[in-house]
Amino acid sequence: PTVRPNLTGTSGISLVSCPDVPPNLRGVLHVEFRTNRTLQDVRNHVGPLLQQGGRYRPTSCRAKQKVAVIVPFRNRFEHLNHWLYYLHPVLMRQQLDYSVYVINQDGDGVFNKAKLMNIGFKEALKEYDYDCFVFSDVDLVPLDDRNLYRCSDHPRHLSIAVDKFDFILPYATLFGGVSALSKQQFLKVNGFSNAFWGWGGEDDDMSQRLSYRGMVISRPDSVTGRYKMIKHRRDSHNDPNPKNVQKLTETHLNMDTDGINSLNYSVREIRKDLLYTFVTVDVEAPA
Ligand code: UD2
Ligand code: MN
Repeated sequence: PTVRPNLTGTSGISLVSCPDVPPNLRGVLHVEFRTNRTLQDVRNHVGPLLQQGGRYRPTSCRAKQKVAVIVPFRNRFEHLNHWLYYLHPVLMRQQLDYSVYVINQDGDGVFNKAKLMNIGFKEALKEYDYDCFVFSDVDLVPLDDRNLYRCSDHPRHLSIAVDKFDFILPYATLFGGVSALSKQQFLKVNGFSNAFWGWGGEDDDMSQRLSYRGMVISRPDSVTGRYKMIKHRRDSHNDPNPKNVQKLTETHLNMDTDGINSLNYSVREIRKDLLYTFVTVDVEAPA
């Protein structure tokens, strides 16, 4: 049986814990981005098992972790459709208790990916008692569902082998792409810096924060950790920012005062789609 009567909890029934290794994983996945997928196509494909807000939890066992999947976003709807199409079935097979939060930067000011991720952390916790936060680029799809979107004893970098980098980790401290931090790990480093405007550096700053707090990065092996990135050009209002390079020399000076404890923003709208929670925010971009 999968349901045990009346052990703990208030509902009268309590589920047994899901197994350590999810039983229905497929391993290597076939992923391709050539077709046009509308949001409605994706809803038809993965919607039936979801609740509003891109929410799911296994019904036959109790998920090991409560995971908020956070996607920093602006104007990449085509990518988002592919991402949702591939990720939802994977996350379901991984037996996670999860929701997807798309954190959408309002307006056309300079993009700030790290700030959007901090906002995702904060907004998600207003809804549910998540214990794990997975941060993902909207253009990265895993090529193997054994790459679990869960947290572990160490901060985890999931996208070790991306096709764009010929499936090789470009440098050992890389933490960009897809990463997973427990609530405790995230708070221990005061979250991400809010000060990285434009492209580049925010992931390296997080990597340094982790190291300054004595944490090491864990990764899947380079076969399990393969990813495909949707091809794209650099977005407008997200140019590489030379100041971000300078900022990386100051991580240790700023990390206690610049982060989740100094985060300012306003929520413009929270919209629940079947496939995701879409949070539009003003990040107070410099004029
Ligand atoms: C790399 C990193 C990425 C990030 C970035 C530097 C990997 C695999 N990826 O990606 O994590 O650290 O360098 O900042 O190492 N976005 C929008 N709209 C925009 C701009 C960005 O939605 O107008 C979001 C989207 O989720 C995107 C992510 O920000 O995937 C990163 O931006 P990118 O894809 O332009 O950066 P890229 O591919 O160089
Ligand atoms: Mn990209």
